Amino acid sequence: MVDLQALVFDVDGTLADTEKDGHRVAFNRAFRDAGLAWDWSVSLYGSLLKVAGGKERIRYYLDAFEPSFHRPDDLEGLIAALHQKKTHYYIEMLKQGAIPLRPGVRRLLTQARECGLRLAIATTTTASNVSALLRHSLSVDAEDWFEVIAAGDMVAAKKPAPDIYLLAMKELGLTPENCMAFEDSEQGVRAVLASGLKALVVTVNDYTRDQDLSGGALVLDQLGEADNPCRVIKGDLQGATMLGVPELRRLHNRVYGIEHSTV
Ligand code: XBP
Ligand code: MG
Repeated sequence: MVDLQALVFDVDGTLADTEKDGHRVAFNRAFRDAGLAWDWSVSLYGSLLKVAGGKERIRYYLDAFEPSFHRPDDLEGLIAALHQKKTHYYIEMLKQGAIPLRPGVRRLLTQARECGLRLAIATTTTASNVSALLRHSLSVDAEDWFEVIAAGDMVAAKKPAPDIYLLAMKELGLTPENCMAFEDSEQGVRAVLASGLKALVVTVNDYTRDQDLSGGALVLDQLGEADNPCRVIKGDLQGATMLGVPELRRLHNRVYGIEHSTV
């Protein structure tokens, strides 16, 4: 049956703006600690973001920007150690409450729980980063809000491969028709659509607003709050100024061609 039962959220860029002032800064600290003169500027990091996954991103940076870097025999080990240090610094930042949720995220998650919608995460980032963000930026018990947290190396192929969404849906025991996804980037949009999930909400950010996000059924600048209305970039919110569960149900019905919404 085609009914909406679960919401599946990306993390970085979607739940919170983590990249520019979070992950990027933590990468640079790890490089400095290791005595490496690598510095990922805000604009360079924008181009590195086309590769999902921190370890994969470091490898891509070496190939594309540091051709003369002397590669040790155990390059994998070096990358893993840098990434571990980076994760440490990133989690320290989260513990200090340095990275707030985006507008409307807490409101929508709270309302979804009250309405009996199931919640899941499908992200490329490391699982411990998700735990720390949820705990320190949402609520101490927020990990329990999510039935499934599919993250990082739990799958071999990261976004834009569909694997992390397929894993999340498998663990939920649901088909794509029962789910709605939330993303911020082209890589994420491609992963969602390749998984067969069609009901997709995209909230853009500074790094992603010029990407091809046309696969989203609804594209917004953010989810909106009562005092901070959202702007519709693609789709129709029928005059609503923030995205709530009734709007999600209407969108889901529209995506699946169900004309007579009971909502
Ligand atoms: C997030 C990522 C991640 C983070 C860093 O993409 O690509 O790599 O930038 O996290 P998405 P790690 O939002 O599409 O999941 O360093 O833990 O990989
Ligand atoms: Mg993202």
